[in-house]
Amino acid sequence: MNSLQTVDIFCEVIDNFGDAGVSWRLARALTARGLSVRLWINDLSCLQRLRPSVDERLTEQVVDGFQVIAWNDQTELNYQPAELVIEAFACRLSDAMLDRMAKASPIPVWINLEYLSAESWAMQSHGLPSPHPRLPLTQYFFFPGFKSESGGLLREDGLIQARAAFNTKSRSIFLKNLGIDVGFDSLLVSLFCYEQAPVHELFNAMRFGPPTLCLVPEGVATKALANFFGNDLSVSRQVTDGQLTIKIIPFLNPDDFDLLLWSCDLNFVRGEDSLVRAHWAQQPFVWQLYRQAEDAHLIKLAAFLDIHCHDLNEESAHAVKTFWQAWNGDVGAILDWSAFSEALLELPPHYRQWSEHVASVEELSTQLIRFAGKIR
Ligand code: TRH
Repeated sequence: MNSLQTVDIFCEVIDNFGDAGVSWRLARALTARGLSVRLWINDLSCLQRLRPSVDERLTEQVVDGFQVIAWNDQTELNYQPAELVIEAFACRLSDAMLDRMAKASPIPVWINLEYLSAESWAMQSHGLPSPHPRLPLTQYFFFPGFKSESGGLLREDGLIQARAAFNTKSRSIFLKNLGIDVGFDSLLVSLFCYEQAPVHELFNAMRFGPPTLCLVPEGVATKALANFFGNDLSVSRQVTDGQLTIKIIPFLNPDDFDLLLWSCDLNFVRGEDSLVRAHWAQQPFVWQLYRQAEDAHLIKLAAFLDIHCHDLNEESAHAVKTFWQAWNGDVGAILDWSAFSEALLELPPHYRQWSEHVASVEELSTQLIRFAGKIR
């Protein structure tokens, strides 16, 4: 049986950067594994923010070695399906496109790349088929995850080695290029969060904690930053209040964003893709989940904390859990920066081990290619 050669990834940007970020990363990974990839995306401007070389005016263009297609009614008119069709995050293909898939020979392998979750139902559903009610097509659920029963996480070949080679000198060069001057005893923090995070509360507490330099990419936490900077939230602005210094940095390209995470002592990340990148940074992180109706994100959070804090001593586990819960708006939890920053002193080895543990699960794009090949 011939191995798969062509892939279509469909991405519908709902909001934020994660849909585009994950789809772009998957497209890049499958291209690196020798497949010919087309990324169909309905919002080129979002991808353009991550990859400035993207030209929003073009219907078709090559970016990072794969084809990017503006997905709209016009471009899908003459759709000729690839051998593998991936719908990112349950985005929906039109009936006309599905009809074409059903008529193709051979019929494409059809995957729904799902959201990342540590919940057990996600792992139980990984790989399950879902037959189309009308057409001779079957879609398969593919769940990313942290355990070997899941589809794993996206991780570029050589990333772990590159991380290991990133030393104190590389860090200072990277930070210097960003105009960041960090005192030797300062805690370096990066902050990427949603607007509803209790940033104001965090900043207030940080004023009285250990000396902290908090780097905030442009466009993030704007309401809380306005309290310190007024209306001018331009890049490079910096303010000090008590023990806390806040600095606005540019929104970085994804590869530099990795270097930022590798450089900081603590990373606040959100959504899905930055969470995964924080894993490979091997540094302590705090995760804010994308808020869901009826607080479903808190259930997802609890599932992650269960596996993530499993090996921590009781005190550290309590500090981490409470802080993360409060950061995610769990009403019962208190955002205790003092306890958390104290626990942070013990946490770096835990995060290295956790990262190694998750990296021992086979990488997502490799698993996906094998899974699709078996179905075929
Ligand atoms: O932007 P997000 O909040 O995206 C979210 C999630 O994916 C969520 O699950 C989904 O439902 C929702 O979108 C619609 O967070 P995420 O997933 O971390 O994506 C952010 C991307 O932006 C990620 O690829 C990292 C990248 N990034 C940079 O490249 N440079 C930067 O400076 C920053 C701050 C982020």
